[in-house]
Amino acid sequence: MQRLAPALREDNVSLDLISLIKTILAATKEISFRVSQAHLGGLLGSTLDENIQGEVQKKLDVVANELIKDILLESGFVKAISSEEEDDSVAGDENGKFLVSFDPLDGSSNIDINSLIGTIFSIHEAIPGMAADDPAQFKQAGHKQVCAGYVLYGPSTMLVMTTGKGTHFYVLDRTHGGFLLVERNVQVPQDTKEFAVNMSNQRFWQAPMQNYINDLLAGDTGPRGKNFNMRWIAAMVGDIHRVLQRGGIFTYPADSKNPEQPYKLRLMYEANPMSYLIEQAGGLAMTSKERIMDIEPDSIHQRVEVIMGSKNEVEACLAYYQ
Ligand code: AFP
Repeated sequence: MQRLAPALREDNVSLDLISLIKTILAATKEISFRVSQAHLGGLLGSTLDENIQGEVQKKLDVVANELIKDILLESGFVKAISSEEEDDSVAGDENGKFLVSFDPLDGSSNIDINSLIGTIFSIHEAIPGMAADDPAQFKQAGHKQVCAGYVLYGPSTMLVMTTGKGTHFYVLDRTHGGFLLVERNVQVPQDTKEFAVNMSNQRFWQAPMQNYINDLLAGDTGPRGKNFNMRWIAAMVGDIHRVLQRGGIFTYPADSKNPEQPYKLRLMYEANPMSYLIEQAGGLAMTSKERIMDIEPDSIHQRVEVIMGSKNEVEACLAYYQ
């Protein structure tokens, strides 16, 4: 099996970007270890703090954030970072070539139940002439990402990543400490019989999503003429990993539960990187109105509606909005 760096060189990835990716992965290897030892090391449970989004921070959220932040800021490759757990962007090296946005531990509610969690990252090129402490440099659409990926801390620690030449799967080989390529050019099946959505929000959705899901639930006696299965891991990394492996549609639609906040998922470090991975694997990643990666961001913690996965099923869902 091929190691990470030769696999990236085969895709003509620049040496600078390879170095940055290896830097991020060094932090995720340490996070993987800390996650496995969390119960023993007193790292389960919450801190007394909330992040800027009003969510209580878990101890492991904070540990993972510090590990990635420190290693990136020390690396010299990075002009600035933004994280789910940081109020604002954080300046790095003025000569750094890249901007990194990340969710240090996605699926925080799974931490204390020893279930799936992961780190999501998105890399853009830094904009020459803009200062490292200028948050406006992060206002770049998802289609300008040069790399996106996640590391899934599951039964095996897996890296799923794209640099624009397909979506590839790697597994952490603990015997030599590096990631090995296990599947090149993963393809999301175009059709599916599986959907992922938090059904407890159903009564708060807009009519088109209500109608779409009702038709899926009607199964082979309904207009879709087939039975659908449902899965919800409550960690986007876990749900998207399943969609990449065996197809499916994943959605976090707009809802009216909190009128101030119609969307849940974050554009910069959840929706955009996952969209890049899904599109590079032949799937679709949309809101009900547009391609997610075409959205011009207005802030680093911006939230967005998400409908992504198997191409034909995403199109079937979007037809309800027309
Ligand atoms: P965190 O990044 O705060 O852990 O949130 C996880 C998440 O944004 C995403 O990974 C899940 O798909 C979603 O929340 C789960 O939402 P519910 O709480 O509605 O199940």
